[in-house]
Amino acid sequence: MFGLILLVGIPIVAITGLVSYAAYNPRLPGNDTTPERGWLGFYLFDWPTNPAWLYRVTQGVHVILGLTLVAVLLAKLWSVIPKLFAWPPARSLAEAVERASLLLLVGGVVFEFVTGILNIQLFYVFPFSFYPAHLYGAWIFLAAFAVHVAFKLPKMVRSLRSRRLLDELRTGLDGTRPEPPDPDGLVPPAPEAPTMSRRGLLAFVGGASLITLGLSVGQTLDGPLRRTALLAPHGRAYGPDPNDFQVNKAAAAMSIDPADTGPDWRLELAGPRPTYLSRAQLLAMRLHTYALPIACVEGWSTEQTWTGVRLADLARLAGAAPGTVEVFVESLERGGAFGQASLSTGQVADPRSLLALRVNGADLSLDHGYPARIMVPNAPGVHNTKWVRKLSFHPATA
Ligand SMILES: Nc1nc2c(c(=O)[nH]1)N[C@H]1C(S)=C(S)[C@@H](COP(=O)(O)O)O[C@H]1N2
Ligand SMILES: [Mo]
Repeated sequence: MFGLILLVGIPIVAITGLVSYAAYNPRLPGNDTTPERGWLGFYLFDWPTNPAWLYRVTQGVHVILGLTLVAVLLAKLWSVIPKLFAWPPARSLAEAVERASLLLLVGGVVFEFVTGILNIQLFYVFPFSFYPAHLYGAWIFLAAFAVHVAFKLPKMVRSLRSRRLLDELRTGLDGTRPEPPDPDGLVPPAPEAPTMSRRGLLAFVGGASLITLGLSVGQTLDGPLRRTALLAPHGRAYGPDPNDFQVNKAAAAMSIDPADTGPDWRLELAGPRPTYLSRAQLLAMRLHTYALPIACVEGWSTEQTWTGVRLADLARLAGAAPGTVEVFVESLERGGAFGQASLSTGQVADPRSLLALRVNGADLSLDHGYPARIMVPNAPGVHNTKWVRKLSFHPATA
């Protein structure tokens, strides 16, 4: 049962994870700096701006489903723990291959879950960069997963056929009997009397999964349900102020010097016609308002109403034709991985893509990116750069 649940759930987590990689537009300059990624940098398509909520859904599923599967994964590993101590480790070549793949399978899945959970808890204790490690780890794990499924699928089907779920759900502790001896040696030769029924185990693990789901999903659904997200690391309720919604990295945490965001701040537009604009000049341009979500790679998301200047209008002002140019965005942060991102031609050209100046009718707060921030429909949150300093429009990179 646990294998079956993981067989359905893990591919969904894996696919939404690889979709998230594509959503970063890894082809564009600076977006994926993983060294020598070669064919591991594989992805299928350029990330669209429509529908605006798509990344919210795919990344919400990736994180929340991953968390929900933790209990199932632990139970599955527990159920095969005698295998860890099997001696000799392999009796045939086929078994040696299978067991080597298990090392990558179990090591891979533990690595992916541990790094993923540490990341969404903002607990960067590992001595490597999350993004390439989680991606490389995923490919190693997926290869081992494919081998494991090929070896074990027939056995899973046989095991599921050997019992009727309804009968098991009717059987309490009194009627619970040990498994018959199996060729894999997972069943103890002289089992103790059972202390838990099979339905009890299913209820225990299923209950743990549902509790994790229930205490996490509110951070993705947002609105009043955010209050239920007890496991979310970012706090659950924000006040009535227009700027009171989740902040990922506060200005102080990113060493933004408030002096840099004051009246002397200028937006630099690089392109065929370099231009500098003050915030007052930007506010005097044609402003547009759209409800757009911030959907963080960490799984939380929130929709707010943003007002600002179209990126397409800024491109034209810099002498570039929207539809033919990408933009490289730089923030007041110096160095670091967060303060910059490349946006694709489609993202620049979408009329809802804004350099936002206001949110929910108020000026942006410093923590939400004052004086100006990027808001692009369906982009991963990390590409909605705050405290923008410079936009460089350049012809599309092939
Ligand atoms: N310059 C800069 N922009 C940034 C970040 C950052 O650390 N520095 N964090 C990004 C991430 S990861 C997310 S999810 C969003 C969050 O926006 P918010 O803090 O306004 O909610 O901002 C993005 N923009
Ligand atoms: Mo994020």
